[in-house]
Amino acid sequence: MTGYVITYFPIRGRAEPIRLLLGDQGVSWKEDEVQLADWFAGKCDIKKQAVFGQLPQFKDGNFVLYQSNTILRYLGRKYEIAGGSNQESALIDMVNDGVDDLRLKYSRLVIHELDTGKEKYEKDLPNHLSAFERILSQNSNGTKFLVGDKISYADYNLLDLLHCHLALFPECLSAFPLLNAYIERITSRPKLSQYLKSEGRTKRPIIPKK
Ligand code: GSN
Repeated sequence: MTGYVITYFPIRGRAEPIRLLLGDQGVSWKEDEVQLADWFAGKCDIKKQAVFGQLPQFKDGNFVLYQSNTILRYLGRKYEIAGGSNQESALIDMVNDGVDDLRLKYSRLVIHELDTGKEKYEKDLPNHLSAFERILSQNSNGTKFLVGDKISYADYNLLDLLHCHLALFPECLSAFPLLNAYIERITSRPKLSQYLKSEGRTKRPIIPKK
């Protein structure tokens, strides 16, 4: 039993790649849910404690971390899924930064611009997704992971972001056979597929329901 605790809102959001990583690595964790209404009413002490005033927070025993990508890299190193050499680690970091760039655009769309920006976003989306299709094609012809022969923390981050986009744009991967096969391959990993079917996963919306 690990002493992991994820403190976050009752959504997938930025905690979900961390949950995908933990689920796939077969380790358990606890969830400490913070209600958005309490958070925005200033009722949560954790907002004052949080280094940048935001969640998720991740605890490994007494060790406390913020920033979702930092948490992914911490767990990546811990479970040896952060690259086998300095160069491989740098490539994983690079791809993960690319995932984060697209996540920021996606977050802006769903939080602020869904009524006005969806059409333009959908038109631009292939340009962003094609970068990941190309990255896959350059690693064992797209039959493996983003980098190297082994899953890395960046794969969980990309998988989550692809799920987010598919929920909003169900056809967005139709021109990307390698990304489609990649999702299929990763989500059929036994422990991950078990997590994806779990109540903890299915009960949480991607973003808060309006
Ligand atoms: O990756 C990270 O953990 C940070 N760079 C961003 C964290 C963040 O944006 N947290 C949001 C919820 S997730 N989504 O949009 C957050 O805590 N919002 C509440 C607030 O008061 O800012």
